[in-house]
Amino acid sequence: MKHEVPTTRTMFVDEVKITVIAGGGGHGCMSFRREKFIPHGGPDGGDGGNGGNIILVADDSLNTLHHLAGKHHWRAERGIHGMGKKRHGRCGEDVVIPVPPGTIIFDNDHGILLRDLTDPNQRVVVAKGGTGGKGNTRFRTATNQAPRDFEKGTPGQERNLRLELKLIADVGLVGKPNAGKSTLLSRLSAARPKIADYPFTTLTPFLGIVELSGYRRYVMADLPGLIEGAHTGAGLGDEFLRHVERTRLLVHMVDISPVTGSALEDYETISNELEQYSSQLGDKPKLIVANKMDLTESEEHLAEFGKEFGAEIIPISAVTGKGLDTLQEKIWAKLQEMDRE
Ligand SMILES: Nc1nc2c(ncn2[C@@H]2O[C@H](COP(=O)(O)OP(=O)(O)OP(=O)(O)O)[C@@H](O)[C@H]2O)c(=O)[nH]1
Ligand SMILES: [Mg+2]
Repeated sequence: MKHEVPTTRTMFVDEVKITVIAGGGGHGCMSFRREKFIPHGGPDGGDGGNGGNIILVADDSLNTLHHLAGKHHWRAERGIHGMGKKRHGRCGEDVVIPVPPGTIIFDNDHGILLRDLTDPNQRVVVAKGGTGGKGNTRFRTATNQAPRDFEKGTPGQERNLRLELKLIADVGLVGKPNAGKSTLLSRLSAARPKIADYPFTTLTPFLGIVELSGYRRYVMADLPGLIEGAHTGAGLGDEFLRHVERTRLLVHMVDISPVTGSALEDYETISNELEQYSSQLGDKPKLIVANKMDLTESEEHLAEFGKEFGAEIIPISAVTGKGLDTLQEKIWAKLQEMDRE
């Protein structure tokens, strides 16, 4: 089956609905041996084959559900019917659908969670193929030498599924709209999110693979800007906060040159939103980044922010590239430190 290898430019699709229909079992066969000079041949009907299953497997090379968006029905092959001369029908082939790790599978008719595919190569049968029926050969007994009984195959399971992807990125970029999150991702990776000097430029999470020297790499997610009230649905925030939940490390970016208010106020607004959404989010390890250090008076703003804030702030300019190497190394060191814990 063809499935595209995602690039960092692939649009992020986080929910798809599909119908999966497993193959039915083949029918058992009713047949009697017919040979010259053997007037009363015994039963020789073979069994039907089992229907193919539909299987979802977590595939490491995928990071979106994009490839499923255009195809809603997935059918597996039915089992072949049994035949005379005791020939059994072949089983139907399974259909294997690759999904990115982090895909959560729901039965959409009953609203129940079926499985959470977290580990690469983890697989789950989402629709079981029907069982092939027995041929009449199997009904032969001492008292019934010529059975006309046989079984039909049972139908394959059919299900409406909803697949939801919580993106798995190592690092999630959070901050107010216009802080420069997309600019940073485009500097650090091959991803090309849209950048503009108006708020809410980024409407969906965007993934990029960041590569450092020595084959080191991690996945960074650029997330839509957050504003006050995001956790209750203001702006675009809350729909995407659930994606942030699965990132390991947050990079909280503040614009050090805000036209109104201060960097500290901005920082606190966003921190508060994360905490309100869930304590798990509030407690996530994070690095604080002050962006737009190329603008005038940014040094003064940084000093002020630092004085009031009292934790490490990493100054950068996503536009000029200043401080990006240091930021990269600090992100990497933090990820390593978390691995060791
Ligand atoms: N001077 C300066 N401008 C920057 C810097 N980084 C980003 N910008 C500008 O800030 C504006 C917003 O940048 P984006 O990267 O789109 O900001 P964002 O945080 O992704 O914004 P949303 O997607 O709306 O949340 C753009 O006009 C950028 O060119 C920087 O380091 N220095
Ligand atoms: Mg953006």
